[in-house]
Amino acid sequence: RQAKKLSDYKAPEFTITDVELSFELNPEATVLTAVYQVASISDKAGTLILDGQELKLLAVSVDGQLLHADAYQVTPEQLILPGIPAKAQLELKIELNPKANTALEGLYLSNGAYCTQCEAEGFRRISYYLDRPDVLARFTTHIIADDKAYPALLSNGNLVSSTVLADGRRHVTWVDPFPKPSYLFALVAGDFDCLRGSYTTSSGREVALEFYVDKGNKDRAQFALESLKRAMLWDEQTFGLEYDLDIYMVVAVDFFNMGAMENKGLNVFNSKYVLADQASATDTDFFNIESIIGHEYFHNWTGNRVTCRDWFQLSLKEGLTVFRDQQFSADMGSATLNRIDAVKTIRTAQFAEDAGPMAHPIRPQQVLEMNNFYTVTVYDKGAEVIRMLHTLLGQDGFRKGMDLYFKRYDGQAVTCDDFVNAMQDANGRDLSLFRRWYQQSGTPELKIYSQFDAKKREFKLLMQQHTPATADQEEKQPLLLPVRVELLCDGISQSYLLEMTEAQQEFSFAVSQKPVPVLLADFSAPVKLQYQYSMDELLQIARDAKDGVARWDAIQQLWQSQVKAAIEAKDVGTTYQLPAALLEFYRQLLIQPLDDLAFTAELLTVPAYDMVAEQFEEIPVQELVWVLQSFVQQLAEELADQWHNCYQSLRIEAYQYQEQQVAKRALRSVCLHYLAFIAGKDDLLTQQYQHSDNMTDQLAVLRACRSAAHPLFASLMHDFEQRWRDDVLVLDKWFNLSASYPTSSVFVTLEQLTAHPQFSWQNPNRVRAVFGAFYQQNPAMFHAEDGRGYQVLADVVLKMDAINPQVASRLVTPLLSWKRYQPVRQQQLKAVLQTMLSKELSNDLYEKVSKSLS
Ligand code: DPP
Ligand code: ZN
Repeated sequence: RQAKKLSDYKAPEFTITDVELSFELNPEATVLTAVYQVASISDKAGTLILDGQELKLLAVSVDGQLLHADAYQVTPEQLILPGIPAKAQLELKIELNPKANTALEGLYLSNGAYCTQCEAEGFRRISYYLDRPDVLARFTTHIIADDKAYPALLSNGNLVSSTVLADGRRHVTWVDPFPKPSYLFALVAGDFDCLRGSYTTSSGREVALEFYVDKGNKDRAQFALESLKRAMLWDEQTFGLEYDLDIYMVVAVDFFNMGAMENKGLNVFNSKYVLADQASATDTDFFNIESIIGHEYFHNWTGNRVTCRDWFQLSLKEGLTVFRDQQFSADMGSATLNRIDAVKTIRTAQFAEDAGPMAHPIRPQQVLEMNNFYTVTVYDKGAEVIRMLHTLLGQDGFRKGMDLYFKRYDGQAVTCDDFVNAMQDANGRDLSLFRRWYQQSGTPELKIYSQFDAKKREFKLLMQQHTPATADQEEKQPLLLPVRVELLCDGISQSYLLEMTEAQQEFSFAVSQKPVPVLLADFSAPVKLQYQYSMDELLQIARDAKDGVARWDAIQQLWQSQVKAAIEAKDVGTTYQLPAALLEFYRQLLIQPLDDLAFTAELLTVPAYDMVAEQFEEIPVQELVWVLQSFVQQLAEELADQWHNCYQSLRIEAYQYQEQQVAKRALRSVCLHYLAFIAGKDDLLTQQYQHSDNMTDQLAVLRACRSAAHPLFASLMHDFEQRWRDDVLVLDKWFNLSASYPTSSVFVTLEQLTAHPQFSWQNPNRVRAVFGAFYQQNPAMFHAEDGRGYQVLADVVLKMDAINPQVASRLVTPLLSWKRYQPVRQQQLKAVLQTMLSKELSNDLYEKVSKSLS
């Protein structure tokens, strides 16, 4: 199998300027007629090589002449056409079988509706094409289908005609005036309810907004519609970017590999990120909907108007668009909490990816299967890199860079270097050192030492950076690190932005007395920080730092050190006591919560398993699970009255998704979580489950009971299943909780879940709800001593590879990092991976499994 390399990039020899597609829809035999205007870049005749996979080619014509089968060559991946004139019209007739398409790439059926997914290389499963993002064409799409069964026939751009044919079928025509790469093509046909709205842009143009959802779900799309309007306004106000078509459509489908897709004018969404109301969705669901609606909308400029030259540049659009959606969410709610969430993602999944066999820079250098590179590195570390530019250039400087980027590159397919050039030129600043972030993988370790000279009244920070080798790259160079620092002195905080450019550097500050340094405030660079803090210093930072992220981080560091101490203590057979100062800090926080209740809730939460695990080179799984559980138990018991009183003090109001209410519910949920670990709280738990008017509070009960392995869990879960069994989106929460129950009974449960009438191996949401939850939220059982958890997941991965390789390839991730565990687990993991590699695998799975074993 042949990997592609960034260094082999060549501009295409031919391009396609205009595309006219006519689909006659049929579940098992859709006929597509595709007409392309082809042009040679060098104005010379030559061989045209088109990409295509699993296509049934019925006919080929060039300039109106039907070709004989011996005039071209078809391979499993290509259509090769020799002797194509410098300018030509190519016509293809192709038959497709959407019903058989379980990979959910190309044209497929979701609950009887037709839909498409083309990013990254799915268009080649619809037609032979120059399926690469640097070929931009104007698309016209005709859809012909039965009018009764498929009243909604949608594609990109504007609807220009719609007529009923003599045979009762409807023929619609859509024209997209903006040239686009094939990955942004979309088609949808189905019978939906449509929620309509409109938005008037800053220059006064009216845009029709249309949300297509399953029948009966219109009310549940209201929040998504409002979110879209907020996103449209925000992008005008923040970046001066206006929407450019007369219509913006969103379709919610149940069968979808990703979260959502930014097709021009016609977003296709996983229904989980569109549909919500207070009875069925949690505060987190509402939050995610707003952020993903925003993300896909923001792609219209960062992704669609300016797109990627090649797929190695994916972070050009994804890192930037994640950064934009993060800023949007921060402006819609709490900047600190949003930042904390982003930091968690980096410190768990991204650091783990950098430490594992799939390590890659945010601009990968080599790819076998592009779908494998829609990663936390490209997306979230990519967003951190953009954020560092924002930090270094300041808000205005960043905006100047964005303006120049659009001025230069609108309508083009460009590179990450082009983006940095725009930032550099707009600000008159040399960013050559900064560019290393694009080519270097791995997590830099930043060691800091301090010195205080009382006589000279000088405080010094000695900083060293070092990036350990990664699986893909031995040699590492120093990076440009923006390091935000606060010096705390007598309750006064002074802020600095240091720019570290070398492996080792020293910074001095004039001070009156010895300060406590708050380092890497706002997590100003995606690095691992090491500094020897005392517990008192950390508690002082948690109380007094200006930056909320640093305050939260101080508590995180405190817990990390407690976990390490407890694991060592357990070796000598003692029961570990949490320090009195930490308990006292928590007691005070509960007696008098901060004004920001959501932030209080964050501080009161013991870090999750994956946060702590990432700090260990060799992860002591069972010890960690045990220690974290015992910490929660100890906090619950020591502060039992305070949890109870705090819980009771938070008055309940009729549900609204609104910041203060969300915060209050978050703090109540944290209290409830601890209370579930104490005997005698059954009434309180049952009460909240039965009487709350919203899913957030109900689910909080189930989660608390799950984590505490509470006797109430079984009966409440039974009730939940009865209530929601006909609503799969909600039932996914039940699947998720069932699969994350932390005792060995879960292995029988997993078998029962896959036999549930609502479970389907064809639906990625179901498979992820069960098995994603199992490995992400049930570390004790996934890493069960006898290796059963690994075997279960490996079997699922192999089964899924035949159905949907993208889903299989995501699920295999936790098995790949076998080097991070103790020898017995290493053997168990290696054994399942080796068995896997001995089978016939998709490219997706092969790339990951083979890398992990090499
Ligand atoms: N739809 C995915 C995203 O928006 C891929 N572009 O990130
Ligand atoms: Zn995106």
